[in-house]
Amino acid sequence: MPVDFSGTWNLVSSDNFESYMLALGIDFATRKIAKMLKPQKVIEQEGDSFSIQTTSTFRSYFVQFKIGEEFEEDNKGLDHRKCKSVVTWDNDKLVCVQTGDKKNRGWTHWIEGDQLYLELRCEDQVCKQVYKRA
Ligand code: ECB
Repeated sequence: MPVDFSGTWNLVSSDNFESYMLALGIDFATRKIAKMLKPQKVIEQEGDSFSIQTTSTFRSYFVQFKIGEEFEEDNKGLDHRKCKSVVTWDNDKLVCVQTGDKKNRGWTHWIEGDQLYLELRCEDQVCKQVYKRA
């Protein structure tokens, strides 16, 4: 059985998020609020089609994509920088490359046990988050 990311996931830990936000140029006041949040992700996966809704009490963000198909991302409510994104499989990991003004931008998702992992990358910073099934 291939991996299925579908479900509702709650943040349990976030490492280096502040430095990741700094690399994205997020202002001080926004960073102070954002680092207190406990976002929830709702992922829908049907074959190679995905939607990922990340919600919090402050901002929310929605993205949908098909594996291997480049799409334009607006990062609305985040850093607002447009980028060209593409998500591919690396074995059972979902790897997104976000090409734009920021070097080395992207993320990787994978599942281990009942936990969802997310690595967010921007320039020389890596934020590691862990989510548990709701
Ligand atoms: C949307 C909840 C977090 C809101 C944080 C608010 C302000 C901070 C502004 C910018 C920081 C950059 C990113 C925020 C971190 C997470 C949002 C979505 C990260 C992401 O790209 O998730 C992917 C993979 O699950 C799908 O969009």
